[in-house]
This record gives sequence, structure tokens and C-alpha cells, in this order.
Amino acid sequence: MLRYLTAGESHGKAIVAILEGMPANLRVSSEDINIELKRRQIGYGRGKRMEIEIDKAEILSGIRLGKTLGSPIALMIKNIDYENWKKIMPIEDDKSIFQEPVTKLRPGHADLTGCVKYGQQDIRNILERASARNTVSLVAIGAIAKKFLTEFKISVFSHVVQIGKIHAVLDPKRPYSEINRLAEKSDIRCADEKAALQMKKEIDSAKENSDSVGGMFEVVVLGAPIGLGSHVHPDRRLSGKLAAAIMSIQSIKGVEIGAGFSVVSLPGSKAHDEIFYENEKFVRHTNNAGGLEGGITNGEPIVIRAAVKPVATIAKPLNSVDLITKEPVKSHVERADICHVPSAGVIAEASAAIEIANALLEKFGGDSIEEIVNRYGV
Ligand code: EPS
Repeated sequence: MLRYLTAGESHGKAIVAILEGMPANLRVSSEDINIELKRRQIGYGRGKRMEIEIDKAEILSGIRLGKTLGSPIALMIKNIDYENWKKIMPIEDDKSIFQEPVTKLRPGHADLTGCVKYGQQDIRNILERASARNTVSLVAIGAIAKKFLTEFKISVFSHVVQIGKIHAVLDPKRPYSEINRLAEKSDIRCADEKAALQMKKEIDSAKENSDSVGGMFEVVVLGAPIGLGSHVHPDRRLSGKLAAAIMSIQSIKGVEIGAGFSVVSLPGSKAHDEIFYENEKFVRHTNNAGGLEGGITNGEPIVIRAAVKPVATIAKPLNSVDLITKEPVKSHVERADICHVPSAGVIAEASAAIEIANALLEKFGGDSIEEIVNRYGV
């Protein structure tokens, strides 16, 4: 079974991760990881920080001669911006450096909740770890999980379906391969070229108004077999694991699977996907279930949508309170992104890939790729 731990602060030296449980003999290169890290960085609406960082993973252990050893894989991604933050983020106590604490709480961030919970007098002690910068580690691990899934012809992609009030309109008959191709070449990761232009205007206008904007992305997993996850216990339902994993990404406020919230307006006779047997396979002609029934994959594409709230650090500060004086103040302003929905989709791909890889290992597990491939029968 896969386990991982991540550590790091947004403006600290580096972000690190350890992935344990990846079987031996999987081919993984630094480049496989770096491609995913780059996909996470790009996207219309990103701020100045992305002009500083060039995220690259340094693999420290667990891989030799291009193949996993079955031992823990340790990774490090340096924060290039650390050079500019050394005086603010020293590890050792240094009385010679005057540190102006951040005390103006930002609504929507972890500032208030984190400071109260951890007894902090400086919001920086919370915001550095709460920052979405830390998702770089998740994407690095997710890249390895994706590589593992390709051995079983399972792929994961994402595309943006809404920014602010602008929705992508996609022909439901359009193949996923086409949606993926169009999203990959779009700088806002949207497969509807017309809507993409409007979405970019929505971001421009948020920027002009010193504001931020949210949206929605869709993650699609293709090629998963029937039988990953289980109905037998709540904590074994793959639907719950996927929702929890994606809900745990910064800024996510809602997750739906398949028809999701819109299923409530359909009668049962229309909501459920009728079952056919074609070419020696159980198939559906609709996918309102989003590939999951009873918490188990049903062989159809797994389709997950998530709502991303607008970035909480906004140039137009909100009414708030000073953490120390308790006086009314305008919230703290720092450099930030205007919109990070395209990146959030890439991050959620990683979360989904890790959960699917884990479910696959649970069912077909083994210590080497060959052993699992044999059991899986690719
Ligand atoms: C973030 C604030 C911004 C974003 C950051 C997330 O960083 P900074 O404060 O350095 O300008 O750019 O995201 C990343 C750095 C990243 O790599 O995704 C926040 O407050 O969450």
C-alpha cells in the first residue's frame, strides 16, 4: 500500500516528500516528474512567483538505474525564491534580524484558524505551510503514481470547466482524448476555445479590480477496471477516498462525482446508467455515476469535478481584525495568484492517481511491477 509524507514551507529552502510502498522495477525518471511539475506551474492567472520558480525534482533515494527499488522514494524540490526570503525564513533563532510579524488576518486563508489552533502570534508561521506552494510535493508523488498506472493502461487528465461565471460548453459526444488534447494546448487548460477566451477576460477583469476568481475543473480517469475500491466498509469506498483526497487540496470547497449535485433533479429512471453486455464486457451508454457504484469502479471513466474558491490573498483587502490588538484592520496583502484553477486541476490529477494506484495495489498488489502485471493480466 502506498503511504506518503510531505514537508516544506512556501518560502523555505525546499519542499520534500517521501513515498513508501511503490513496487520495484517501475521505470521512473526525473523528467517524468518534472513534466508534471511544469504542468502544475503554468496556467493563465498565475502570479509573479511562477516567474521565479522552475520546479525540478531531485530524487534522493528509492530509484537506481532508472527503476524503483521498492524502497522509499525521497524527493526534494528547491524553492528558488528562498534566496530572497533567507532573512524571513531562517531555521536558527537570530536576534540580530528584526522580524515584522504578519498580524492582519486574511479571511478565507488558514490565518485565523491556524494561529488560534497552534498558539501563534505571527501569521507567517501558519501561512507558509498552508500555502498552495506545498502542492508541488503532491504533484511529484502523483507523477510516480501516474507512471505506475500507465503500466495498466490507466490514464488521468484534467480540464477546466468554469472560471467565475464562464462555463465551458462541450459536446457530450466529444471523445476524452480530444478534450485532453485541447486542454493540454490551452493556457487555461480549457477544451472549449471560445469559453477559454471569455475565461481569460474574467481573470483580466479580476486583476484590474484587484480581486481574484475561482472556478471548477474536471478530473477524468480512463482505463480503470471494474472492482477497485469496496462497498463493504465506509473507509474502503473509493468514491470517499477520491473525494477526501481532492477536498484536501487548498482552496477546494466542493467535490462531485459524475452527475454529482445535478443528479437530484433527475428521476431514478433517468439518473442511473442502464447496463448492457457488449463485446464480452459490461458497458453503459451514459455515465451519471461517474465510474463509481457502491464505492467500486464500474469500468466506465471516473469523472470528478471540484469547485475552487477564489484565491484568499487579494490586493483589495477585506475588513478584518488584527490578531494581536484585536482592532479592526484591512487584511494582509502579499503577492499572490489571481486564479489558480488550471493548476488545481493538475494537482487533483495527482491526488486521484495516488488513490487509484493505491486501490489497484490493494486488489492486485505485489512487490514488483512484473508480479502485479501478471496478476492484473494486462
Ligand atoms: C500562494 C501564494 C503565491 C502563489 C503560491 C500559493 O506565492 P507567493 O506568496 O510566493 O507569491 O504563487 O503558489 C506557489 C508558489 C506555487 O508553486 O503554486 C498561497 O498563498 O497559497
